[in-house]
Amino acid sequence: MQLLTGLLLAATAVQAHYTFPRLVVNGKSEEKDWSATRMTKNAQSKQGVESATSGDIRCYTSQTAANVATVPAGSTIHYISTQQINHPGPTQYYLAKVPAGSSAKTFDGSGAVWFKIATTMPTVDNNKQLVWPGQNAYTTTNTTIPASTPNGEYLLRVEQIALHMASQPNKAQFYIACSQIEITGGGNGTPGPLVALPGAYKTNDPGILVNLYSMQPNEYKPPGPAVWSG
Ligand SMILES: [Cu+2]
Repeated sequence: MQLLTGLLLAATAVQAHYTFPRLVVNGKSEEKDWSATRMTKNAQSKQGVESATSGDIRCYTSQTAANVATVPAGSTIHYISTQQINHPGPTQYYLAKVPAGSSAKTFDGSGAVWFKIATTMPTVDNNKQLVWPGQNAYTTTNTTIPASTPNGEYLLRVEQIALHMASQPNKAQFYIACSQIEITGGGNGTPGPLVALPGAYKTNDPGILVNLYSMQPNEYKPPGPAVWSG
């Protein structure tokens, strides 16, 4: 019986982790995994990134993707998750414009190029636990590409930060994916503030090193820059 319980716990632990291999734009998914979304290093293991300052915090990429997804400005987007997103924590989206002379298929996302377009805040459930929008779903939360985002090629980055063990340093788990996209029908906004990844996050940021079990929902401070909403 103890062995059986151990096996069940082990299986649960594996299923508790996830990757985001398909971008969905206005309800239409990439036709297969990792076609415009860059394969991540945890494609098999499903383990999150635990160091907020490592190179993996940018895109966790193991290889670039073959395609570039067309994303009209104003689109609603989300990602399909391989497993249930069961851990509490915010979902954030960033964009990085591909510099002149580079391409979405090759740009590595280096430099102060990233701006945040969405984050999520918690509420309290019946058990007085903090819960986030989309928690326990099989897709990441929906967000809208700001209508005034300028046309061009971008990297789109999603992260869901699992905070259930984040009261210890380097125990938040970042679940990340980046997609190669081209924004069309956009506007003439000036996105910002622009940050570098790694760089924008510190190990002891209050949204990363945090005890969820001793705070009010409105006290949570998502890491990174302010949201640019267009
Ligand atoms: Cu986990």
